Amino acid sequence: MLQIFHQAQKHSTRTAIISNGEHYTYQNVLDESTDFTSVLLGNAFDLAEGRVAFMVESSFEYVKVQWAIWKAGGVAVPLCTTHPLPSLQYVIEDTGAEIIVVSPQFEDILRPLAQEKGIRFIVLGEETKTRTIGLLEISTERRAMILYTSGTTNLPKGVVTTHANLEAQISTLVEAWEYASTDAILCILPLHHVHGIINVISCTLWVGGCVEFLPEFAPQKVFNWFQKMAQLSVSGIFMAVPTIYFKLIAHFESLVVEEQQALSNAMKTFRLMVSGSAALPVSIMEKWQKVSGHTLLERYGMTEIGMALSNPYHGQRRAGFVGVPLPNVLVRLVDEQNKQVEKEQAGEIQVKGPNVFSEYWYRPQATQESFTEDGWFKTGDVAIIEEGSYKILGRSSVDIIKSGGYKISALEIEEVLRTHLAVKDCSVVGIPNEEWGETVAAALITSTTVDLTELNQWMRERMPSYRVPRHYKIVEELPRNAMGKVTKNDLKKLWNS
Ligand code: MLC
Ligand code: AMP
Repeated sequence: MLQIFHQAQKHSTRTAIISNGEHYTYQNVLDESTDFTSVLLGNAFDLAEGRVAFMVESSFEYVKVQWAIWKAGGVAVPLCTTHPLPSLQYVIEDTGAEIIVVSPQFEDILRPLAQEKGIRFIVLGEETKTRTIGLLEISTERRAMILYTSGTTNLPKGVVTTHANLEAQISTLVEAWEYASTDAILCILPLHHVHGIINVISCTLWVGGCVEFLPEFAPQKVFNWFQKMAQLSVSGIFMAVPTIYFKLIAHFESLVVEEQQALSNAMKTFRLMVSGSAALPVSIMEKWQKVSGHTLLERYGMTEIGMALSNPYHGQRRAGFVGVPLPNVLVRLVDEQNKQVEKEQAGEIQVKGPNVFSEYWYRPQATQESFTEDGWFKTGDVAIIEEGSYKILGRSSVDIIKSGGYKISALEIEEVLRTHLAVKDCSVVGIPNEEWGETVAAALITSTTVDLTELNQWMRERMPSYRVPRHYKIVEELPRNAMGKVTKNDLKKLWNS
């Protein structure tokens, strides 16, 4: 049996999940996921790494389906619940999903596609348990999950992790941040990325803690939850991206002093508050310290590796730094020849360890190119070590943008823009933004007059809203170097001026 289920059995009577006002014990999650395993299996004995794409809101049902896929020997492919159809279709087709599972509210979006492609389609609530099954023995070397991440290729790539990878990603954090069965955590992050899936849900469920779901982020609801935890004297933990802390601070500042005081007192009772997925501005860290009494623990991670670097749980957390390697994670900084850099020199972060993913789905060349000959994963992030702690300086590729904690490929947006009839050429960059980290900006050379509002709507129908440019400029030509390549750093100045 996979370790996560062994762990759950140890805490069978404890509350694992609070979702839509209902409480579920670990035994409930184990039993209901086993029932759903039999639905997934039908007459089969083992899904044998068949991909199961599932579009299920952040809830008990999400965990039930995820665990059932693993129990049935399948590969979990979580779909973003807010992506437009073309993005969903891309993931379903790229993974070659054999089954699609949806909550009823998403049925209309995906049923036509499933019918057209002949993919088995299961709507939650309509399924019937077919038979009683015994649990399969699943090797930890088997593929467990595929998450899509943007990179320096124009289309997102599927990052494949095995059960052994996931167990390593979970156990390093459990050890470093001392997750405990007495912990309660609020899940507000999307569940198609590692931050929400591993750090929030899986680590907490690994130790017998309680995950409460808030299907979408709303500052007042988060603050209400903080107060509820304080009233119940629960050991609260909270994890989010910097943009969420920015939005919480903005909301906090709009409250009257008495409310602020009550909230601050509640937050002080928390055990831990963490920030990650994008650089935490020192200004947000300092403001949050005033609001909550917490020095945020900043850590660094990536879809391909889970978490790699972390400020200490005990000890001083330094603003602007991401700390040191987590247990069992090897990290080095190298120059362009993959040679370790001298002390206090900047270099690319490379990572090795059981936490590192196994492959990009069906992209052997991209997989090979992302590792050195001696097996280090090349992150593309540049850092320096100062007084023993890593500081992220940026990324080696200007084409990767981080906005609201989401990784975005400038090239992917350019490809889509170029398919618009009026766009002759274009170039996309990320420009600094206090709230979002970066926002997407597009310079366009157009052949006819373009209504930018219409163009924006056209983009929204084709890609997730966070990838749609927030700023446009129509230009006569794009700045280029002697080789004819667009000089994106010059382009960024268009919006700075
Ligand atoms: C949304 N909006 C944006 C935007 N995203 N504007 C600028 N830039 C962006 N990136 C706009 C919308 O168009 C809308 O405006 C308004 O903001 C509200 O949209 P929303 O989608 O409802 O936003 P909200 O719910 O407030 O979402 C913000 C957020 C979300 C921060 C909660 O972006 C989020 O959950 N981010 C987390 C992503 C994450 O989990 N990343 C981890 C990846 S793993 P209008 O005008 O249309 O109404 C990883 C590894 C690691 O990175 O280390 O963890
Ligand atoms: P993703 O591919 O969505 O998993 O995003 C991973 C990327 O997020 C990393 O390669 C970094 O560029 C960025 N990232 C994650 N955590 C941090 C952090 N604490 N500071 C700066 N960048 C971060």
